[in-house]
Amino acid sequence: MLKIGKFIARNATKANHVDRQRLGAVSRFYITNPLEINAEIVLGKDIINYNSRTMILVPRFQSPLLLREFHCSASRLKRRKTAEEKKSPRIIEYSPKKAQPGKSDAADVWRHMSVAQLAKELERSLDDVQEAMLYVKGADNIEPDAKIPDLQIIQEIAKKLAVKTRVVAPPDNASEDDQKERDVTPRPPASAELLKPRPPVVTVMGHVDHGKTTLLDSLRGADVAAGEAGGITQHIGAFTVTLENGERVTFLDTPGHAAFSAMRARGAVATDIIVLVVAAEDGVMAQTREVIQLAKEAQVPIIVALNKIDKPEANIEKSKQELTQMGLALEEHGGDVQVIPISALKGTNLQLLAEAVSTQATLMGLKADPTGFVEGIVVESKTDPRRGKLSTAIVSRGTLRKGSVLLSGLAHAKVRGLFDHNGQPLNEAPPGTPVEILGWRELPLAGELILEVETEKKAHAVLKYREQEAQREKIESSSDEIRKKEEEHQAKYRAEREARRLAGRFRVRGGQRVKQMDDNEGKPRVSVIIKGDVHGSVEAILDVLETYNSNENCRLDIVHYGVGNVTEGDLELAKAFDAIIYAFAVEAPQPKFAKDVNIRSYNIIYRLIDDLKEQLSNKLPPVEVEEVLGEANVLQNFLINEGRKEVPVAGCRCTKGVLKKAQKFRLLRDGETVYDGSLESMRHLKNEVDTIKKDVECGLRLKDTKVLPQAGDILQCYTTNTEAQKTDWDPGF
Ligand SMILES: Nc1nc2c(ncn2[C@@H]2O[C@H](COP(=O)(O)OP(=O)(O)OP(=O)(O)O)[C@@H](O)[C@H]2O)c(=O)[nH]1
Ligand SMILES: [Mg+2]
Repeated sequence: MLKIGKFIARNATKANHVDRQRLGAVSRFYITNPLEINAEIVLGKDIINYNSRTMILVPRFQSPLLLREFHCSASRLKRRKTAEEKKSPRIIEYSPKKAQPGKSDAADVWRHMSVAQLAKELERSLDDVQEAMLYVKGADNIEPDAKIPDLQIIQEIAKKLAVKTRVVAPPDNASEDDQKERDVTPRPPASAELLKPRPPVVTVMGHVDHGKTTLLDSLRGADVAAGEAGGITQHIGAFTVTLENGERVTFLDTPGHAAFSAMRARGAVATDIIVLVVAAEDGVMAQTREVIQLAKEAQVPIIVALNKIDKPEANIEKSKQELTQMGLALEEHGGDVQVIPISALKGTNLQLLAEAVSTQATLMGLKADPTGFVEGIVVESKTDPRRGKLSTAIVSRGTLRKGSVLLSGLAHAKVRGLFDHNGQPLNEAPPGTPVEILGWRELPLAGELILEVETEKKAHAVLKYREQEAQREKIESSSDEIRKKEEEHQAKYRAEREARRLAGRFRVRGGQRVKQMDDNEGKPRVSVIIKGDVHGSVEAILDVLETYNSNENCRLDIVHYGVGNVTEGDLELAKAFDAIIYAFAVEAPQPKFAKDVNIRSYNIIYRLIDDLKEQLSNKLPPVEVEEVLGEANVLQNFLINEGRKEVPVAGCRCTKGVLKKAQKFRLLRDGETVYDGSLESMRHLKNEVDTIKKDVECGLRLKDTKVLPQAGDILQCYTTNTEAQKTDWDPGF
């Protein structure tokens, strides 16, 4: 392409039917062919009007030239990039706004500024501003603290005072003050005259199968234990029982299985009294110890129910001894822990236990303030496909009614319905009552505090604030993590660099660069999605998965988890990540809707974990397992002639099992392996044989003739089998 530049441009202006002025700004022409100009005319604003293919006669060539293109883009005026600049990536730079020398004469204004703030910004007296406001429509409240929500009104006031305005964001300190007000916290303790007696909250805890649920069933005439999947409790249950003396007691039933430690911990925190159920036949077990520890930490009094005394193997004295050893000061030894031998199944001594509970409650003088904003604690939460998000909570202060606006962590609710443990609607829930709350917009987390606020607007503001705080904390913690990772990476890099330097400057030429392998590449992996019926069970499963410690053999990835039925989104996720969906006590879609997705439904936690272990094991490569078939002692070594060569033969006697010629042999000398390989020949007397039994003598020739067996060596015959590997993960139950 020939560049003619300004010369042609000048000439072009002489073209008879092109207006001289219009072409005045032409700066560059490109000519591909003397008769055909591929012209790029820059900055010829007017020339835009010319269509391409306009004919211009350029005197130099004295022939009509075809102007193919008028290009008027300003970009053509740009300075050419240097080769250097072309190489560097394109960086878009925005020219900074003009710096403002000092304060501009315009006053800063913002929406919702107060009259006093406006006066300050306008640099006028408050009186002046208030006077100006009298002439502005809509500016009715002239109190210094009154906020003006309308920007137009603010600008109008400024105009009346002849000050230019500039709209800016509200200053930070104002919003900070606002933010402090945005969170809600429990109220300070109520004054004594407001306090009214309330039912005690009693949590029944103990080792798995020691009879907690049966005890509560007997106390309230229900039959929950019989209907439980796998015979174990997997939820925390809350209900009120009216004792024979007419007193009401709120009971929490907790699971005893090892996997549910978080539920037990929550139970211990939310309660006034712990009834520790110990089966007299078993005595103190792992979870009994855990409960004693939890009670100590939460400083909650314990009453021991020594259960199953109807059983012949029950040993009350031994159990009591073990309890004393655990540090419990039993009443009979002058302490304050009552031990009541009962039989939950037969109903023996239940009255005594109930009395012990009421006495303890009376001693504690449990009272609460039933007025004002509600406070409570979430015991459990779940998503019901028909009723939506639900939580079981215990009210600790105030009286909960329909229509209240509640906040719990990052969830909020406008209470649409209140139900007792039997699903009967309640009008109100005073302190100490367990209640099912309907109307949550988000699912509250079990164990979280519930606080009532005046309006939904307030709830939204608090939520926004809490979300921001959560986000900030997340960023802070993740930045720590990033820094740590970076340091680790740097350390690794430095070590590698050092190693490279020590090894000298050696680089494989021509070969492809090996892409750096991801640490986990090539490793087997099991991805899972967990869906559970309630928050507590999902949490329990996650807690168990947390103990997984065999990532170097097979990675376990939790792609997603949540409360509720298996949804379409879960299926999509499972497909995308090739994940297994574990549905714990929730509905899974029919197989025809869940094609290609592995959904595994369970309602007993240990079965689910067993299945997961199997899935993990299936992913592990098979391992070679050695089996020793027999052993022989080398009695002497002699050389025989084989063609022209002399080869060593070990004269042996089989001492254990059998020797098989086709299998592998290992020669051991003083415990060390001298040879590991196959046999060339196996002879008994003069005959070549395939097997040698115990106590039979034989002559064995090894494949490697350089190895010389010696008297006293041991020859081991072994075989290797491939066996499926089992994951070494032990969740502890
Ligand atoms: N003989 C006898 N058996 C009992 C007694 N109490 C409970 N059982 C039996 O013990 C088994 C376990 O009882 P549960 O009430 O389910 O035990 P649990 O402590 O609630 O168990 P988890 O909730 O799984 O920790 C059941 O088969 C009961 O019938 C008792 O007093 N005597
Ligand atoms: Mg139970």
